[in-house]
Amino acid sequence: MNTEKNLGFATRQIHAGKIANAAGALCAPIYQTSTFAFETVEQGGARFAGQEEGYIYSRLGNPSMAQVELKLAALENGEAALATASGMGAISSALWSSVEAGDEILASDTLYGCTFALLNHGMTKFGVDVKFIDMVDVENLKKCLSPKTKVVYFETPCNPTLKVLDIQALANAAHAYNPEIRVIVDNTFASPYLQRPLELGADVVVHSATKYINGHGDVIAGFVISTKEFIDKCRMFGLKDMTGAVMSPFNAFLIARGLKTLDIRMERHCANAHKIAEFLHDHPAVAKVYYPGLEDFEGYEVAKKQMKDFGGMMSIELKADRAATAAALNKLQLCTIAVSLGDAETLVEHPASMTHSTYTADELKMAGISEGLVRISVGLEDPEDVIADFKSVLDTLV
Ligand code: LCS
Repeated sequence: MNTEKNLGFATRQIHAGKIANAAGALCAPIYQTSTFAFETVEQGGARFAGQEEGYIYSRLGNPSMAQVELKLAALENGEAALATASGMGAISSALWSSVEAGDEILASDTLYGCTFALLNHGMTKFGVDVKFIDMVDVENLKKCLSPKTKVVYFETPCNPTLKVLDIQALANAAHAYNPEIRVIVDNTFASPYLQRPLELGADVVVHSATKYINGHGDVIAGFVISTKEFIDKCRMFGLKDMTGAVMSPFNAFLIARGLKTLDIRMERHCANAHKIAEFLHDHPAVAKVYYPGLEDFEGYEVAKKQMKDFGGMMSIELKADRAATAAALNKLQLCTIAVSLGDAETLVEHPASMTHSTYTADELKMAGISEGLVRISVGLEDPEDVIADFKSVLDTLV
């Protein structure tokens, strides 16, 4: 079962990608193997030559990864997907499959810190030009497109400022200029339950599956979802030869398990985040709440148009200075000070010194990431308990 479009999202997250197994196990076995036996030398040769279907070696494919690849393709409404060892493995495999020296990437000015580093410090070393631009205004993208542009790359909502970008408008603008431009969207913050960029005109979706897709804080993993043609290229070049960032069969099993509840988890993350955002918005110690679900947030209208709900991520700025903010957050009892996101536990982190420490002070400014910004990944706890935890520390600041 793959992309049967008439099945609902919940049905697909549970049933898509089922691969028959000899014992009839309900949950697919973990194919913990590095290699696969050929019946004959000729068969091995035919598989390498692409003349016969079948597994060869787990860097090129494995049934455990195949089942979650089929699931992600079905959930993002893409033709095919590639499982990778991390979100960075997905992003780097997709980018190395898209550009060569002399090409140009137009990237959003606000990205996860290591994506920013890969683009700014990595790709540029190999002769790829990268320009970071504000894509809130589509005209800005239009002005920057050039014959050298091969990729338009962005996250929405962005990590960590939750800036919302109009996927359809940006994809249309890029493709109107040149249909060959590959529009790559990092859909990590939304998950395919809340937002499906391919349906809005993007060419490629990448994910850190470490986050909502797995959902339980116990895996590092990623996915690329696109056409079969591009996924084949990512698999047989980007992943096989360039990054080697192969997902492990055990992590594929955990992801298949986590995915069964993606919709239910996302609904609770969103409901909890909404309550917490409203509480923070009204608290006198808070200067600003960055949450797409608040009507006074600048990305609200676009988020409402392209997302099913507003997600579980938010950031805040307190009126206190950085030291007083840190001292207050250190007193949180229930919420955990940690990077990563999309877990059952509410996680609180400081982007300028943690997830976005790859940015210089000027680059942080360009991305609108202030020194005092605090990011919150709202978990699945009772929201009243999370609010009480924040209240107890924020009240000390007023
Ligand atoms: N894309 C986004 C939007 C991310 O937030 C992350 C990781 C990645 C890609 C990379 O995925 P990974 O290789 O870690 O699976 N974001 C993190 C964060 O905000 N805190 O810790 C990691």
